[in-house]
Amino acid sequence: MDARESIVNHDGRLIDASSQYIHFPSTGWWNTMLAEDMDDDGDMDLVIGNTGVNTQFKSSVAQPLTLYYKDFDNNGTLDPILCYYIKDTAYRLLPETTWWLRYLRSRRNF
Ligand SMILES: [Ca+2]
Ligand SMILES: [Ca+2]
Repeated sequence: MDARESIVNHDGRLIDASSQYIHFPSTGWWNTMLAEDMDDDGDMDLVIGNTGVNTQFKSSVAQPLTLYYKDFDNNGTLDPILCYYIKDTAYRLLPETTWWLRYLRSRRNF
């Protein structure tokens, strides 16, 4: 996931302020941001966090983390499937097996 865009509300209009705020390699699994004037100089300071490297998920261009999503069981909500690599094999991580089991059961009935 990239944090290549920083959109700012400027007098009610959303503008792309990416070049103003992002001056670093921005690839990562960005998941949190705090905007606050921490040094009391009148401008907003951003603290941005990502998942980092202390996780079971490793990715690269050749072996990316991939998220597939669809309403597989037709219950009106999206069912995400995250796929990741261990060595050269892709595996899927099922966030909850319940919907997957419901889906398999529904397929078996056809
Ligand atoms: Ca500041
Ligand atoms: Ca669903």
